[in-house]
Amino acid sequence: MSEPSRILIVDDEPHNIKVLTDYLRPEHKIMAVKSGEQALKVLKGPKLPGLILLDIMMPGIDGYEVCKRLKADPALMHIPVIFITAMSNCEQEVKGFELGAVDFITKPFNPVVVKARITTHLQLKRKTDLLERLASLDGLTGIPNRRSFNLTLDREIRRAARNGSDLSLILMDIDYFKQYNDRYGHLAGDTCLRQVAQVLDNLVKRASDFVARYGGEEFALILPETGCNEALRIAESVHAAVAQLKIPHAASRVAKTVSLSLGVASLKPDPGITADGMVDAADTSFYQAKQNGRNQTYIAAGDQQT
Ligand code: GH3
Ligand code: MG
Ligand code: MG
Repeated sequence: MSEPSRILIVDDEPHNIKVLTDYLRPEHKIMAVKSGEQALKVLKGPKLPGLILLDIMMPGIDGYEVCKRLKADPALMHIPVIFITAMSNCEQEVKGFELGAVDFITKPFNPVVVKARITTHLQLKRKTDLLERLASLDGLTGIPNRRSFNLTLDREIRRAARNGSDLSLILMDIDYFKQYNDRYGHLAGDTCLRQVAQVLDNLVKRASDFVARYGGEEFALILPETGCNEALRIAESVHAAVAQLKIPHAASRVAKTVSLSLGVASLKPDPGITADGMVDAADTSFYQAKQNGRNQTYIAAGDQQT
């Protein structure tokens, strides 16, 4: 059984709140408020509802306005809203859907039907969330994929420019991995990729640090609020942690065990920086690390602090 969902009921009529609450408990946790203002206050708090039943006509901020503000807020826009209202002409209903509601129920309502519709929308939301999660993760290693990497790097570049903070990116690539596959087989190659991903995932400790599988045997670390010295320290801990795995690689020309080459791009806040520019810089560094002999980190001279 899944956790009971938290449902926020917003209605200025206490009788409606009581009838709905009686029907929806105990399967759902109910939070009820009597105005749009109170609803917005609850939505600023830590306990967000999984679904909102929203009356339209209320004194003060009406239901349409609550919905509009909710859908404009990235932290709240994903919460499904069902309008439940005595206003029942087509135009009002259409307006509700245009504002982003998932359903529209007219009063007087039948609580059994309301409950059935809530169940449907909660199931749909769960499936959508699961799909979104799956679409953001790499199937082989379970860490975020290239798609999430792109979204995260864009977001972090904007944040760094806004806050005037440093941002570092490390691109890394397993050395002689083609030879690893040739020697130990593709399945062993897959296991190796999973182990390396796991080590990287364990290494990133701050919530804002982000690790992804960038491509075949390439991984990426996005390190917000991190200058080049700290990025180089993290790069060193990546080399150490991967060496610690002690995965034999007899076909490698640079080490006896699996190793990585790392390229660091560390940029000072600058509104002109783009995600492509940052990836290019890290890519150039990582190519240089390969040129210099592999199993090492390279950072462009311009990025280095003295
Ligand atoms: P370098 O040291 O220059 O990086 O050499 P390399 O052999 O690692 O680089 P190359 O790009 O020639 O080969 C990458 C190899 O990674 C080839 C490809 O078969 C392998 N690879 C990519 N994705 C996967 C995967 O999902 N599983 C396995 N087992 N191998 C993969
Ligand atoms: Mg490669
Ligand atoms: Mg490689």
